[in-house]
Amino acid sequence: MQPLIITAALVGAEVTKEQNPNLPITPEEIAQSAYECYQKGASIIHLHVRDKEGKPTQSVEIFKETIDLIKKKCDPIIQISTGGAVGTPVEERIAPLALRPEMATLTTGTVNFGNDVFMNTPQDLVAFARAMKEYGVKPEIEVFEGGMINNALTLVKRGLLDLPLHFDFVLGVPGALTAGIEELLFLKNMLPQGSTWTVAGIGRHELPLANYAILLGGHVRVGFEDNIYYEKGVLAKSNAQLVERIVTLAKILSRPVATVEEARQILNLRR
Ligand code: KMH
Ligand code: ZN
Repeated sequence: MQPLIITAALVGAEVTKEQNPNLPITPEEIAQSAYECYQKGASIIHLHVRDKEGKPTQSVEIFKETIDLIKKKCDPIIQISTGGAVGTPVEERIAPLALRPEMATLTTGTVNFGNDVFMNTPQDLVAFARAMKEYGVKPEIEVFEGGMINNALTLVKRGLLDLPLHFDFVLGVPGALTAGIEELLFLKNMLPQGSTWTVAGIGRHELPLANYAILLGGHVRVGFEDNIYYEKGVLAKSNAQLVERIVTLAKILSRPVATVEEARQILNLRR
């Protein structure tokens, strides 16, 4: 099995300091959290940023400032979110791709998202895929529902995305696909040969899905974007604490954890 790639999703767009006071918000806090996660074994940093009021933003300036601060401390794979927050205009979501991060997310379809709708029209998908090709950014296909895999493969047929693709199954979002092992196997079995995949379980689903992924040869994403608890009723102290637990699990289950360079090789990232 490939060494395990751990992604740390540090911030997200929805979680607040009120929900978990340990949530990093400022560029400095986010960079420190990224460094701690990297030290524990995370090789990808999935990045959202916030403005001065703590609100989600796709500001290229704030992304740049945050990435520069991270890179002063360490060199993980930076994966910018193009999902942003529900309702962020597509042009704003696309803008940070100009920073040419190694990776960025691409959600290949529209999905109910709690009481909102996370819109990704067919035209939006083309715009994101074209921009990623233009800037040489490797997409991570965010899959909230099964049809999103078909949509990604349609983009491959149209020459807008290249195989092999890397997918992230985001399971357990209220309004979207549930987070059981049957759902995970269904999605995994839909992927073309040579694909890589990771799993992001929302809330209490984070830990069981991580276990399945470690055993099935997938990869794992954890962090406050997906889950703010360490265990039932106990808030996590840091993103690094959640990463550290995955490293421990991988050790127990005899799966080596990827270094950043190994992760780059697995994901065919050219530097
Ligand atoms: N905040 C969600 C609406 C991504 O990062 O690409 C979208 C999201 C996915 O977080
Ligand atoms: Zn995200």
